[in-house]
Amino acid sequence: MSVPARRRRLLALTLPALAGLLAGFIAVLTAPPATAAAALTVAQAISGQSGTGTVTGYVVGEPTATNTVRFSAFTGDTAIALADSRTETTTSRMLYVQVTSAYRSSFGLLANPSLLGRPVTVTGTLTAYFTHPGLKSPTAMTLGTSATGSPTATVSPTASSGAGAYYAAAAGKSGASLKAALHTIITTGDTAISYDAVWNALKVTDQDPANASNVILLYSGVSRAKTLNGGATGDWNREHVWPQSHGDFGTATGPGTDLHHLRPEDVTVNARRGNLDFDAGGSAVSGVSGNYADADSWEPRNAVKGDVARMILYMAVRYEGDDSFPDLEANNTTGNGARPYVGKLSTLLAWHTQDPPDSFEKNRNQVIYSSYQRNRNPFIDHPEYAASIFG
Ligand SMILES: [Ca+2]
Ligand SMILES: [Ca+2]
Repeated sequence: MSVPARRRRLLALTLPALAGLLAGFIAVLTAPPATAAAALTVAQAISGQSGTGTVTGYVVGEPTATNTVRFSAFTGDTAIALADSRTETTTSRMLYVQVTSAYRSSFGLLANPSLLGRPVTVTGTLTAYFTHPGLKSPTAMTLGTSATGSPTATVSPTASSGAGAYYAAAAGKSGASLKAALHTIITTGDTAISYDAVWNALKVTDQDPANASNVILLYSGVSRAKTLNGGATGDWNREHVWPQSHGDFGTATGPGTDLHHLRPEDVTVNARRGNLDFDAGGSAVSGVSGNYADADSWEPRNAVKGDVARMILYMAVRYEGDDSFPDLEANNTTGNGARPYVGKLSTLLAWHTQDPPDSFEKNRNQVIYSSYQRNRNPFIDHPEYAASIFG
């Protein structure tokens, strides 16, 4: 189709002008900030330990010695470990960053445990720290991936990640409308991990605060080496507190891999608990002090009664049948078998009150949120929600 001559002349005049404008816009949009150099990866910073450099990596823990990094229960604000993977647990793939006084209130892990799993960009001297590849004397630290030259330009890490903002849409609600609001909150922007990835995740979420080489087993409370994960007698494995068979969701990515109800447990104890519902009473279970069982229910030790209750309540709110999995619910029955229910709700609510969230459980919730699933267990953050929805 031919273009009239008049319009051809107009196009000839305007097209180059438009192209010039567009090029200008693109140049503005893509130009790097004047102060930013290309940031190094953590692997590059580890292999190039000289001069000054800017590095971007995920905060994975608090280094305390050459080969020791705390992944939870942080003890100070003076050092952080960065890695290229936010789930890194191998110290040789980490860069140890000195956090000097100007940056401690914003970048210390004791003050800001929610930094875990978040990207940080830091400029400073690439040199050994704790006799380990490091970065010292920082001149700029920022949350995110772009550097600035001034410590005063740092972003407060708590401003955008506070639990208050997370639950804003639940404010003022109760009962079924609170449950619906929480379901939306904890399923919006969340991510799921594979069943295989659960092994390493549990080594972080359930690390013994007193021994970074061990995990704490849920029902027994025993501290056992992380390296003993497996299926043999004496190993620990992945206990589904909400049994897989109650709804038959298996270990496909979803409820079967949801860290909020997965815990390390001794292989034999895990098998003994099987798919029992929860309720008080029964006979003492041998080898697991404080736990009781009968034909259709299991009573965990006192220190984790509330943990168990909050895990079940989380699952009931998280899984509502609007995805490819069944609608999981807590009910007042024991012996639920394969039905998508876990009881006994009245006992679980009593345990929830009797054993409120402690620092281990709160830290675990935070680590799952910041490092793995991007969602939280509302009943750990807001214990009062339980009675409003299930009472
Ligand atoms: Ca507890
Ligand atoms: Ca449900």
